[in-house]
Amino acid sequence: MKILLVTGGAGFIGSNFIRYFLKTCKDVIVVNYDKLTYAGNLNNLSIIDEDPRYYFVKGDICDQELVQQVLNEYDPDYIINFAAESHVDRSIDGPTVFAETNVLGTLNLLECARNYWMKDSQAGSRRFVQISTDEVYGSIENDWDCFTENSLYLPNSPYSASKAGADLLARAFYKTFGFPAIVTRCCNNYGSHQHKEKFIPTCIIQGLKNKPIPLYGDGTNVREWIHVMDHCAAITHALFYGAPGEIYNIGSGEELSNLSLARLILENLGKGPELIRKVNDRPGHDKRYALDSSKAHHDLKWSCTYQFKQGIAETVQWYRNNQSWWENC
Ligand code: NAD
Ligand code: TDX
Repeated sequence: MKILLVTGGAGFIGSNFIRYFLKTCKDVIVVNYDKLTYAGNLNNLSIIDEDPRYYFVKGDICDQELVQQVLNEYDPDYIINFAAESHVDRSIDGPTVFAETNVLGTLNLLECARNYWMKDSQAGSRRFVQISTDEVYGSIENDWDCFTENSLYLPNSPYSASKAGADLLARAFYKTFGFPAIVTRCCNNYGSHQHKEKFIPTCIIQGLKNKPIPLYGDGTNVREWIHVMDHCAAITHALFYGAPGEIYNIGSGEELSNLSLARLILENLGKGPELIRKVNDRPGHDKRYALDSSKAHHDLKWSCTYQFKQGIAETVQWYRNNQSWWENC
């Protein structure tokens, strides 16, 4: 059995990933290391509580002693770092914790893993996957360009700046120490178990309650949306087929303005657009994100399988069926 240490596995993408991975890869044990911040919820994983291939440790990625202890105890072959402060609006209200967790926490994980894995100078087949975001590239102001892995880092929010810092540390550890870090940069995810602070759950929950949906600015900002399960598959491919030191963009090509998305969700709820309310824009609001994902298609032999409209319909249904989950998050 190989051992995979997942950090931030109680959050939206991490919990979807652990459930997906345990089902897909039968010869791997998963250790979930999570601080359980407001965004972490162990109920996301209740379905696998009894799985003998799953372990949970409550802890902070900034805690050097505990991370070292977990490495010694479980001896992981792979590490995937999902742990982060993830909400752009919160990073505008209070950037410090974003630098602490996203930059210093990632640095601590890299340093502990390097010391543990590279005692004898070779990391061998071990892999560290840093889960990053398209937001590190900044904003596209037109309708046609897209970011490749060689695009500049031009992050605009404290969140994206902190994620860019983590990416750069992963790169530096590869270049300087030969540490086997791989970086994946994904577009906006949607699916079950996403915290209600994010846009899609906000639209669904407000719609279900017949309450106003806050649309920032004029609603023309565009995001590329991927089903979280397609992202989980891409991460698995990056872990097993990705090359150390490489960056992989993970996108779906499904671009939509926020206004169109809010309308689509309301349609799924059988409601009209009257609930949409324009509100003050987000400071520094990125206009558009779009990724060129051809490297992941070619090198990782990965592509999306979910149809966007079907995926949104299923997501709306999941929130309909799981009111107690979102009422408590
Ligand atoms: P989330 O906020 O839902 O979950 C984050 C998880 O990390 C939570 O379980 C939380 O308890 C844990 N955590 C936070 N600080 C921690 C710390 N110091 N130590 C240990 N655990 C800690 O986030 P998400 O949307 O699932 O995003 C997961 C990762 O994917 C993040 O790194 C994010 O930057 C990246 N990402 C997200 C998206 C998206 O659309 N949601 C897109 C691209 C990349
Ligand atoms: O109430 C809202 N109204 C609104 O118009 C909210 C919460 C958001 N928005 C807009 C802002 C964005 O243009 O909707 C879009 C999506 O917003 P979020 O769900 O907050 O996502 P975003 O800011 O794009 O960042 C997300 O994708 C990239 C994740 O939160 C990040 O963790 C990930 O890196």
